[in-house]
Amino acid sequence: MTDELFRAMARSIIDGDPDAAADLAKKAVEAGIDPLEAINKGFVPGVDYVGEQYGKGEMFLPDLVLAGEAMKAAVAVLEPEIVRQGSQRQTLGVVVIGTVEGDIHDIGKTLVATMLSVSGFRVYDLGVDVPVATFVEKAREVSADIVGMSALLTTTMVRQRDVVEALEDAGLRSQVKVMVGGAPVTRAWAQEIGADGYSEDAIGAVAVAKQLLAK
Ligand code: B1M
Repeated sequence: MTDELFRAMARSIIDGDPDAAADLAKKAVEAGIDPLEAINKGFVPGVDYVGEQYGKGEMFLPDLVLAGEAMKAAVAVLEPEIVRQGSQRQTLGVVVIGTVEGDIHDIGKTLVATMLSVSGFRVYDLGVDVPVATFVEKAREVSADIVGMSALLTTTMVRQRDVVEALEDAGLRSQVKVMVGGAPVTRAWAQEIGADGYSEDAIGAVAVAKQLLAK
């Protein structure tokens, strides 16, 4: 039954059908399925499939756009549920997060921001296409403990390095930890640019953020 639901979720993304995706997300909530599991086991396989087919030239930009819209419709239903289930209220630290300049992918970044927020971090989400200087200014303004950057394109992940350097130039680097993520980002890349932490998913991002502030 759950497997069937997960398969239908993936299909709704592949078909680019936001109404079906939202309905299936509601069904998952009603059935008491963990909303993150619904995202990771249901909807993400669909988005991965569309990404793969797009990469092979077998699906096209409109398919990518529709898949993104369907994914957002599902996350819009599941996110309040994630927030509702997170009851911790103590502040573990202050996080400034955004998707780097030139990059408008926001689904994964928003999930990471939500998970950090429900886990007890105070999160300032700067959105997408965030200029290097904006990360630095916001980090200074709110005395951030962590600056988190998401990048989904090989062409934009280099902006993560620019932010690390700009934090250094602004004299803030010793006060803030830097965490990076996004589909093309790897642990090796994080090390190469001098980031302090990397995670491949939203749950891992919470663990990494906690570890960074425990050090
Ligand atoms: Co685009 N896109 N896209 N896209 N898109 C990818 C990324 C791509 C891999 C598809 C492909 O070719 N196979 C490819 C990038 C290739 C590359 O650079 N190597 C690509 C491309 C080429 C493009 C365009 C250039 C297409 C074009 O216009 N010709 C264009 C770029 C626009 C721009 O940004 N300037 C583009 C546009 C779009 C849409 C707008 C249509 C749409 C985004 C909608 C939106 O976000 N509102 C879209 C989509 C949907 C995708 C795919 C299919 C799915 C992305 C997604 O939402 N994944 C994607 C293929 C793929 O990744 N499988 C693809 C689900 C999400 C939950 O995962 O974002 O990876 P993800 O986040 C994860 C982890 O990465 C991690 O945790 C998250 C949750 O588990 N994580 C972090 C993310 N950030 C983190 C930060 C952290 C820690 C962990 O710490 C701070």
